[in-house]
Amino acid sequence: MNMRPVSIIGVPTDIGASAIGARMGPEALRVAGIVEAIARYGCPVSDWGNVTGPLNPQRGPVDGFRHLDEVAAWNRTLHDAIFAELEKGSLPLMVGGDHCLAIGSISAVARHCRERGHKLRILWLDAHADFNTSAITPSGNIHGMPVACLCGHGPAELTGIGGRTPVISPADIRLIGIRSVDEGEKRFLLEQGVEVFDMRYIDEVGMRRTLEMALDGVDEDTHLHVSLDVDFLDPEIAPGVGTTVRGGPTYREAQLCMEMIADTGRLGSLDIMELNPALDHRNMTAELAVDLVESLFGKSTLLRLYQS
Ligand code: HAR
Ligand code: MN
Ligand code: MN
Ligand code: MN
Repeated sequence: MNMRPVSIIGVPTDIGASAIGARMGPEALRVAGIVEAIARYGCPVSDWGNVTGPLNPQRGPVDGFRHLDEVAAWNRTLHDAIFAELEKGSLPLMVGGDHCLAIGSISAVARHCRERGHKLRILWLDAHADFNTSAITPSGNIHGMPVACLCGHGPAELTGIGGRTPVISPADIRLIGIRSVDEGEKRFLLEQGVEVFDMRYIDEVGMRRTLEMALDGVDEDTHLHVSLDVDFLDPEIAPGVGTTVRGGPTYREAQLCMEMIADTGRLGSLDIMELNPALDHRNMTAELAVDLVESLFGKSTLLRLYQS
């Protein structure tokens, strides 16, 4: 179980998305009790409030990107905030905000791992692969591009944050829950050899085997980063996101996923992204996200007394 102090950093922007509203995600997660949920399992937790950045000008794409300068500004700020938390020995929990912000958080995590000699494993829990580039994106929305940017495919403003390009190698990341991939994106994923556990795979082998595979090789030297896009979850249980896709993990499948991550004891940093309270019903998606966070921080271990 994690005993590192958790530092919550809110990132109130939807700068990388089409639908606006994810800017309210950090407050909805606080209202749903994210701080108390982590504290409940004995983990020290501080809420450092929100970082700030440029407003969303809601412009159209330019050369295949919407809001590139603003996205870069937010991510630079985030990189610095999250890197500082890691250096203090804390476990940073970024609450978004749209998923383009994982460029900043993971750039900081990768730099920390590089400097400290940790191995890095990223679990990207999402309905989407987020592996587009300006050449193949159907939308220009940068929240569809963070995995590609982190692997070095993107503009220098986004691929070089944290001092090295590429930030990660495809071998560092596992995509889980995927069920919406654009045509060009599909080809590019295959070409780059990204490991994808899509919903078909989860249907066939189950969440347990999927997580065993995705966590294979994680050891005591590994820093495990979890990037949870809330649209990973089935929209029946998680309607509060801008880009819902039918056929996602059920409540129990999602819980098992979090429980198996908690069991590794290697969780080093976490993103909770894409929550859009304007599209939610009575904050149910925020409450579900908080419920899953409880499992990540040890809720289930209390129920496992029957296991020797
Ligand atoms: N693939 C689509 C695009 O690039 C939509 C992906 C973005 N949606 C997300 N990211 N929520 O996971 O435009
Ligand atoms: Mn460390
Ligand atoms: Mn998504
Ligand atoms: Mn995403």
